[in-house]
Amino acid sequence: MKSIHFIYLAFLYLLTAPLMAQENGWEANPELVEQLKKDRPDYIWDESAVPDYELPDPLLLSNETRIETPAEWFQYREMTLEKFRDQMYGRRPGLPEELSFDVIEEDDSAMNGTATLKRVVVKSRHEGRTHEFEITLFLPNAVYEPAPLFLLMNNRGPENTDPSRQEKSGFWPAEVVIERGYGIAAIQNNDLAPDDTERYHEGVIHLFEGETAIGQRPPDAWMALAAWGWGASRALDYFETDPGIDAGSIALLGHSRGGKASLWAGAEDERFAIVISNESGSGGAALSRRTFGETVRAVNRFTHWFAGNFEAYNDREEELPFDQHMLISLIAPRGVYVASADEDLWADPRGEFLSLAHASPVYALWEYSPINEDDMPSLNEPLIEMPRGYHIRSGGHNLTPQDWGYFMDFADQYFEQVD
Ligand code: GTR
Repeated sequence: MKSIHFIYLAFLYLLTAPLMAQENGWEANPELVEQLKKDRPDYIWDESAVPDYELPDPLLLSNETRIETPAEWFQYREMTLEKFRDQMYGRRPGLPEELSFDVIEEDDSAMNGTATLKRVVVKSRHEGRTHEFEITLFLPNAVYEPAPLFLLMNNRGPENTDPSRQEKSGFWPAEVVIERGYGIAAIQNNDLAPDDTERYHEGVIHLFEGETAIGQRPPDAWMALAAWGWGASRALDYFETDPGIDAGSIALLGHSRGGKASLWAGAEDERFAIVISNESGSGGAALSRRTFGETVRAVNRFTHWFAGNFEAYNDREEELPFDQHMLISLIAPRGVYVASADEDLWADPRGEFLSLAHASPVYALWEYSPINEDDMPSLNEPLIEMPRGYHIRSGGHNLTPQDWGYFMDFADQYFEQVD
């Protein structure tokens, strides 16, 4: 009788355990974990295999004193920024000698008359060299005030952001965004720096460095991720000139490599009101020290993304003078949203969430409540703790209309409460 009782209880436990685990926040699908351990045994897929680590304190100054006020944060913020420039993302330049904008197409009857399409060419001239790239942009006709706007740093093909709307992609669901009263824009990362190990310098890096861009560059030189972000800042320069756009309410968004770039762009340029990282993983939102999924060595196989100095941290993550929670901190007190996907363990969803959580002491300077380590929400249940948000969506590595829906829910609240 006793054993029947036991079997019954064990059965009940097996049935409800996955649900209970979800109630206490997301847990990776154990079958997926086992599969990945088999397929790629050289990487960490299991929470229990994550090494012990200690994160640098984002508020601690080198002289052992701690930052205690927003004023002190802004006074010393540059020191953290400098460390990231020096060791990870490189130093990007400011404005070129000449910058101008050319609206090459304007159509106020786009999307069945609900939107105005603009195609803008951003022209730079520097030391006799020139560079051009295009912004595709739709503004909602139903919004009479300058519109808040989402800017995607597009790391996929330009067909995903088709201005003619003959092709429609869930990666950039422009119609839905317009319907919700937001403008939506895109730049093509490849126009700024080709996403290619050999050719990455052919865009804006060549504009600034000329032929020297081809040879050996300094180990803190800006590379592709920083170049993409430089382009996002120039797009923002244009938004500031367009009366139809509320340039103080721009949400910058990138997916994966684009998400690494959007976080860095948001750190470098404090004019972005909201910064969104979608499944940015290693070198983006994920904590490097966890070495879960993609490691620093693994992400450095893209030799054109990060500054040369970053290679010194291959297999030596614990020696980094920062971790990615400090990148999130550099966005404070502005809006920041981190998104993960359930099947995208390579990007370390928990590590992405933890960066946001460990930025809490910095957000606390403005009296924002903490996001705690064990607050990771369940699948498809966004956590919003203004001015921060997080979700983990079911499914794989992608940017989908579901993600966009959550980002817009967050922006609705952010612009209502914080502005
Ligand atoms: C992966 C890479 C990631 C991520 C992604 C992407 O293969 O390992 O770091 O950036 O590609 O951009 O799609």
